[in-house]
Amino acid sequence: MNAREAVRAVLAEASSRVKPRSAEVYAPANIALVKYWGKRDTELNLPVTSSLSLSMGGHGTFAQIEPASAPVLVIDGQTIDPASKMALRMADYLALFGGPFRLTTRSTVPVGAGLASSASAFAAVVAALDDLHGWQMDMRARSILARLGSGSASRSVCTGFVEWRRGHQDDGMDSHAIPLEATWPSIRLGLLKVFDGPKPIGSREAMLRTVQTSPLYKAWPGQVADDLVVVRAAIEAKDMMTLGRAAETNALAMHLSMHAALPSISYWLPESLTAMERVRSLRDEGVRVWFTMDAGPNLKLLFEADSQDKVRAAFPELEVIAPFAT
Ligand code: 2P0
Repeated sequence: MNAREAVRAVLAEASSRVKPRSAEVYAPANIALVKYWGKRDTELNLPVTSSLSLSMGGHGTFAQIEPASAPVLVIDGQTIDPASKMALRMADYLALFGGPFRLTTRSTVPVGAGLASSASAFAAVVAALDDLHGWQMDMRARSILARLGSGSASRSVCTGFVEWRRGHQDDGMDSHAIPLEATWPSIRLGLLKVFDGPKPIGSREAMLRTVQTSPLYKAWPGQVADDLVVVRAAIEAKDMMTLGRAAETNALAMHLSMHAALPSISYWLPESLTAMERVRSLRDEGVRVWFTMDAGPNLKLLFEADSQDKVRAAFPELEVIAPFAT
């Protein structure tokens, strides 16, 4: 099955009544505690493993969509060059749904926090298409369609803790997000920017190269399976130390699997290593804080509200997010 057939399969049962334009809809960004790294199908973005994330609450993307005579992409008030990689990728994705469309997005992710916004963007676009056409899709359908835009977007259709089940079918109809019931009001995410320049390599290409060439990738599916069990239980028990250790180990294992790829891939900068060391020394001082990292040099810190003053004292530039704040 290709992406176009996947879209048709999901929409087969939806009715459609196109409005002149969608309402402005929203999807949150997310940070994976157990990472998605590696695909078994690159067109459908079907992952090798399941993954588990924490939604960033009020930090994400608003999107609004309307039919147009040619594809137009406006991000945070700026019209994007239609020949740019970003505009072409979005136009290709929207072509799966007919189109062309004029898509307007605005982001509430802290500027320069070094966070990729493709997850919240594609999830918001699916919500906007749903609103425009009156499809009234359920969460599973929205997650499958968002996944076709970007794997991690499959998790941005839900809030709170979210598991993206890898599924087993070739058509991906069982590969979608499921929200966990547990909430954890005192948990905090700290965004620690060490650099916000361009990446040495995009995550799409980095994932592929890791799967194809890294001898350490063989250990990754087993690591994820173990970490998922530990992280699910830690969330249920609100056990910060167990959650923090597992998330940090999982991120390090992902990065080390890329380091062993050929040619080697590293998103770490000297400043990233300094920050990791600072987190470890804070723990030695008794502060309960852990880090995770994605396809970039910045750190995301995990801690609880009662550690916030000490974590902030060590990292004054930290942007703190309360994922369960109402
Ligand atoms: C994640 N990342 O679980 C992992 C951890 C980065 C590191 O998902 O090719 O933009 O669009 O499916 O979702 C980033 O990869 O990749 C990502 P595609 P995506 O959050």
